[in-house]
Amino acid sequence: MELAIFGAKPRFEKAQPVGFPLVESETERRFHELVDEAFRRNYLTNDGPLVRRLEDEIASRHKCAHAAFMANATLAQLMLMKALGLESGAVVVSADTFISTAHVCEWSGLTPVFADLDPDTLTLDPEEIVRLAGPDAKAVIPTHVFGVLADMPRIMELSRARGLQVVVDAAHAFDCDRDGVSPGGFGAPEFLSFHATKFFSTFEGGAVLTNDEGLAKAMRDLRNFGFAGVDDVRALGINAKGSEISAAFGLASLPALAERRERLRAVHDAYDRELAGVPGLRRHRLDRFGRNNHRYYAVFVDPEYGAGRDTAVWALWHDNVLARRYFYPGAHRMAYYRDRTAYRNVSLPATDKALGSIIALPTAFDGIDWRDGVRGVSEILKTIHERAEDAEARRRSFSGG
Ligand code: T4K
Repeated sequence: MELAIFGAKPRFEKAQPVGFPLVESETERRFHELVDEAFRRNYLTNDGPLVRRLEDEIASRHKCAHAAFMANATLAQLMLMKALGLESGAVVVSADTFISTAHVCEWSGLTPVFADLDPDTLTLDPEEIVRLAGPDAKAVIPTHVFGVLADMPRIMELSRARGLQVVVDAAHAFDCDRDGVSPGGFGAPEFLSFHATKFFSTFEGGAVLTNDEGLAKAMRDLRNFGFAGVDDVRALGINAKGSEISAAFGLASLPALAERRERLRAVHDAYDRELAGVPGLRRHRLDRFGRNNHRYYAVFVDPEYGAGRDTAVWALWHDNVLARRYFYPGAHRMAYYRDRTAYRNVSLPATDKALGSIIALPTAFDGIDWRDGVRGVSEILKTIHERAEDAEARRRSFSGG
């Protein structure tokens, strides 16, 4: 094949994003039925029956006593910080995460202290707690990147020994586990994201998983402005409710999840087979420590590949593969943090190495069979390797240097 960067027609006619929403025709049909039901009931939001049903389903799937459905994961985290009284001091937080994880700390009046990662999981290296938790540290926030659960037993042990609270960003980890333990089961509250691009979606949405009944009640009050009952406001809440329409989409998706996961796993296996012989493309293994939902597929670009990571991504985009570098450059290198004196000397070598070489590839495809999608993306990656020197030269000529 010829690459689009050398003037060929793009390999894919339609753009293929990493975040392509997963919606089966049966899911769509069930969704419309549930929406009709909500309209007939004329109950559209504020802790409705569909929200309650969804909460029960999510809790039981994660073997957790409580799930509180929220407008999104960002507000779920914000309300968790409020419920736990985390309002000042420092928080040890993974730098390899979506920016919201760090931003919510700032919104809560806390100072994020960015931690390095464990290269096997891309999640917070627990020993960073020992290095970074100073006298003003109040909490630790690991993120289960790509649904690979962080080393929670060790994180809990080190945090408890230092009197630190733990809040977990489990945005990617719906239906994932570590050694059989699901998010919410390690003794710390965790929050999931149900954004449109996630394995399980409610358009926008999220949930807090906890075995603590008091905390679950606090989350339900906080998402509803702090109302503890009629005309009775006891906390500084916000509007973080999820609607019946969002819950309907979630409920409609549930029966499809087992098959969805199997399909995504097949996509993974197919990528593994296709890319096995390509020098310098190293697979990020997602199921080494437990179950994964396989929503993401990522590879690291090592020097033997020939072309640099950014050249590979640049070439993929020309062929209509909208590959991503999640979560490049890391929260610590985003201008909002990087440009402040307190963050000037932050050095996280493992994070920089991983985020300087990672590529997340599409795992679902728009308008084509997934087998053709995987084959097409793999062909592009193989060709970039074969024509690495030319690809690099082409990119230099495009960028004028
Ligand atoms: N923690 C972690 C670890 C997270 O990953 C996230 C969210 C959060 C916390 C916060 O959760 P929420 O508060 O959102 O519940 C997207 C999402 O906006 C964000 O929710 C998500 N992480 C993040 C990983 O991905 P971008 O900036 O990559 O989105 P965007 O607009 O570039 O979309 C990705 C691709 O998907 C595009 O090529 C377009 C395509 N797309 C997107 C949507 C929404 C579609 O084809 N259809 C769609 O409906 O952040």
